[in-house]
Amino acid sequence: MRQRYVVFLAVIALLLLATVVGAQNPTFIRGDVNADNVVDGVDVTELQGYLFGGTIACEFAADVNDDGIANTFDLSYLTDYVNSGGSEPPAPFPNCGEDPTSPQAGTSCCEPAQPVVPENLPSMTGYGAGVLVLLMIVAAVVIWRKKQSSVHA
Ligand SMILES: [Ca+2]
Ligand SMILES: [Ca+2]
Repeated sequence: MRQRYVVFLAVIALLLLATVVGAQNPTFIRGDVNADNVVDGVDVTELQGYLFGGTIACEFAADVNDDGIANTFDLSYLTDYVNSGGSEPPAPFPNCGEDPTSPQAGTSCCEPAQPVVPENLPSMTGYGAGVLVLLMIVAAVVIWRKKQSSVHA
């Protein structure tokens, strides 16, 4: 009974870890609707086309004023910023990043700048998570085998 409890806890821990590692909010630059990492007049033109039924490379970026919907107010905001020195769009801007106010699911439009890691050191994001999962599996198996041997002894 207790070994089932341990295995159950190990499975739950693995699922939680997989959720934390796997759940990432998409990254983008607000206003950069063509996803070329620059917010300029081309984005104004692309956003205008999008609002009239066209397509854009990055739909997250179209909500320029960060009110949760892409509409003509966003076009006005972006036009003012690009052409008249108006207010900058809210974060993520001007660098690539996640939406701090209303995270969503979807595909990222840009890659945030990564800290420089020396080539001979592994990145902890990939290796660290993998090693942690492996250690948890080994621990669960060791505990389970120990319980099995004590039951049969
Ligand atoms: Ca752009
Ligand atoms: Ca908006």
